[in-house]
Amino acid sequence: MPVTFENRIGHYTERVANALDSILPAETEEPRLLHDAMRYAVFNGGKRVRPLLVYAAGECLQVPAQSLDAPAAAIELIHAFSLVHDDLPAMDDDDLRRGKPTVHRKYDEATAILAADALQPLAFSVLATAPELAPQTRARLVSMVADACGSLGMTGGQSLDLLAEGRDLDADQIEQMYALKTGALIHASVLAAALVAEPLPSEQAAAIDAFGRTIGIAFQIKDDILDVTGETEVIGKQAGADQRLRKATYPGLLGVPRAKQRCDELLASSLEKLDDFGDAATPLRWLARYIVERGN
Ligand code: GRG
Repeated sequence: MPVTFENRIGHYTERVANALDSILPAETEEPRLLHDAMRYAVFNGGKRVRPLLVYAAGECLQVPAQSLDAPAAAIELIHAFSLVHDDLPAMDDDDLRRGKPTVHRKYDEATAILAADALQPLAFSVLATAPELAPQTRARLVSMVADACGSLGMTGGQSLDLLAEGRDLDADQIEQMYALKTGALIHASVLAAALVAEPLPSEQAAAIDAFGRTIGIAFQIKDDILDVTGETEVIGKQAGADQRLRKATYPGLLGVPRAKQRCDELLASSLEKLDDFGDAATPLRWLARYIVERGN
């Protein structure tokens, strides 16, 4: 079998699953309900795109995978946390995630809020104590991921998304919201590998930075296209939810063909940023294409 990144995906998803398993308290440990809900939020079938981006960026920058287990797992914990909140009745009020009941549906609302509340500090604790990383790298990772999650990152984007329900945004405003809501954590995933790789030539750091920003926006446009064109059984969440909530989305504003076209433009632009890395960037190229072509 050829040694392609696709062949290594199983290895990397297993790596991050093992890291997450050792980080998360056992469900037999008190408070058992909370630990059970935390584990359910993390192990109910996510694609692990963000950890894969961490490892793929690491391959591009020659960072050994064992130095990336902590950032990969921490970012996935933050992602899991954000999905639990996103699904709550006060936000998107979803019953289904990854083809299974959302955390507040399987348990209850209070348990879902608490499970998410506990996943976030756990992520920062993992970054702050990563044994393979130098203290300065740990501190820089904590700061970078905190910025990606905060009011100028994912949380700010979520606020813009909720405020935009029923309102008309233009394409630039929608992309700005996508860059924060979804793009910030995708961007942080590749930046994490760049931070661990430091010192890096400034052109390489700038190229990875621009790649992460661009593909992060494409990720959310594709997510919104799937909400229109996908089937609930395939995408694992209620199809058509954006229309029900009168969300401001790219396909809602410009239609699916124009949204697809924008996704392709962003893919091409993100791939261009990787030109100077040669073969080392093959895994990132593969993931960028996957993000735009995926079916769920
Ligand atoms: C401060 C972490 C934090 C959160 C509070 C709720 C919230 C603010 C932000 C939510 C942002 C959000 C849910 C954006 C959507 C991102 C998105 C497209 C998620 C789906 O990602 P996939 O497809 O999911 O990678 P899987 O299921 O594969 O893991």
